[in-house]
Amino acid sequence: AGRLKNEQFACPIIYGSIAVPINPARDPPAADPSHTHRWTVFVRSATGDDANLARVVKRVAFKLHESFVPQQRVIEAPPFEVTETGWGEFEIAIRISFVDSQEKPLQLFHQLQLYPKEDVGNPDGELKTIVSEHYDEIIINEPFEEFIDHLRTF
Ligand code: SLL
Repeated sequence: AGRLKNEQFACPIIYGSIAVPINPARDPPAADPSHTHRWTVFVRSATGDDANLARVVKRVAFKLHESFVPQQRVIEAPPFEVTETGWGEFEIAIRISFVDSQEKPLQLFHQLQLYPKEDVGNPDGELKTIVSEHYDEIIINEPFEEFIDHLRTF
């Protein structure tokens, strides 16, 4: 089977992070007492169906700050996400590789956000859950015919 000329498929995704302040009275403690937040960085289907996303996405590699061991987290099945605890904000490199190995991996960058931007210095800000997410589309040009059945379901 060959490639479908002049065909293009868009798979909508959401990527980003959610960070929740750790409340020692309520939450499981962090491994390190200096850690102030429990956060998750994620890539998910914008249509809410990660099973469909997994038909196209082979793996998602999240490269964290070097203070995390291991620094590189490779997720091979949904949910494509990493949960950690920490104290600082940093840029996370997200590399999405595709089932079709001829498809060039998609490189995204996400700034992990733990604190609200607008009220720096406001102690209440340190108690807030912070969600930072972006919409994007995985564009597959001239996909293999055998991919079409999968992709049509998006
Ligand atoms: C900053 N440039 O200074 C950033 C670095 C690093 C965050 C933030 C985990 C630390 C650990 C952690 O939160 N690292 O597990 O030891 O704000």
